[in-house]
Amino acid sequence: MGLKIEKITLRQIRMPLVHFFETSFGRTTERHIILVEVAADGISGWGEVTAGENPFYNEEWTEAAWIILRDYVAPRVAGRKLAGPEEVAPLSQHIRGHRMARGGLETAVWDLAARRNGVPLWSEIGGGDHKEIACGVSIGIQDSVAQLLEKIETELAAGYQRIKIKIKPGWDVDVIREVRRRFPSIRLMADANSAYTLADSDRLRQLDEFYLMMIEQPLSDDDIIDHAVLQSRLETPICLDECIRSARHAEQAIRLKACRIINIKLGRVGGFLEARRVHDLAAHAGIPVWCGGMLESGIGRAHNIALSTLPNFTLPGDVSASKRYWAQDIIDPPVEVTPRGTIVVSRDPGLGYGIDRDYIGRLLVREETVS
Ligand code: OSB
Ligand code: MG
Repeated sequence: MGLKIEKITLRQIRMPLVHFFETSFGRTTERHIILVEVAADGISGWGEVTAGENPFYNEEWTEAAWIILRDYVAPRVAGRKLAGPEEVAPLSQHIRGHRMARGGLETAVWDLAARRNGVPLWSEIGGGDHKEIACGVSIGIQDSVAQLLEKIETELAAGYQRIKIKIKPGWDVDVIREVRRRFPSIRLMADANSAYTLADSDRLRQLDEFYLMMIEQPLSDDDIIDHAVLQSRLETPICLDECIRSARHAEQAIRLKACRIINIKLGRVGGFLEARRVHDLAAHAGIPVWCGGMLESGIGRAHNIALSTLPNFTLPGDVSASKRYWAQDIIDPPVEVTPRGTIVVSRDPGLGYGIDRDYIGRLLVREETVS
């Protein structure tokens, strides 16, 4: 049963966050999100571009993603008859980088295929090992340590299974010491978003005393080799995020012992096909993975939930409740987290949540169709 892609609609929406989110590369107060709707046989599939508002996490950002999708990716897919969703990623493989833009369309076609087959997205991608996924939270850099401690308290009370805090030079060892003093036994980790260099090895080694689950992406976004050197100097496992843009990078990082854990983000690797490859390769090497987040709307969040049902997602991810980000989400119902810190995976066809078209319409900044 083939899929004839009749129409691809790009929509950019503006969504203010309920609380700013600060990382080592800057503060975000409002998201500019591109949604991709693909239509075939009267059915729609939805995807989300996870690029940020500025090219600071990686080289992608909303404006560039719009042009890449409209002028390079969508024209390759619109009007085409596909045997299945795994044919989408190869259609844009000639484009260097821009994996988040490409992934926005790729994930939409997986959703479309799942709906057309009347199965949940997790089933379409070959997942379903976890019926309930373990949730952690990522807490940004705060204005004070007291505020951070209060946030951690709130998230633990909500049931979240692990706490990740963002660090950067000047907001690291002393802050984590305070957190550990107050919460000696929680599952805790730190994410540096590439804020350090190998010259900071001694400082990073001081973190070993806090028995963190892992330190995420301490060094440059494109430097697997220095991470291997750093890992040999640390007891704390390194988890790579920015460095892993493909299964090939995962293979190289594992071979060089640059990390002991991998954070998989759908957008960063360009969609489900490549995410599954990274997952399988890590599983084969005995490297656990977890699902990272990019402050997604409910659509990207639902895709992350489906991805997290694959068997080697054995650590709590950064996939948390809609209400931590949005006063109102664009899916209905919103993503909710149980008091035991899990998300119960929807069994509905496709991404498993209703799409609130009216609300998307009210958030709309621009819209274009490629057919
Ligand atoms: O490094 O994981 C990251 C948000 C934006 C950019 C990069 C990252 C993050 C997060 C947020 O940590 C995770 C989330 O809650 O969506
Ligand atoms: Mg990260």
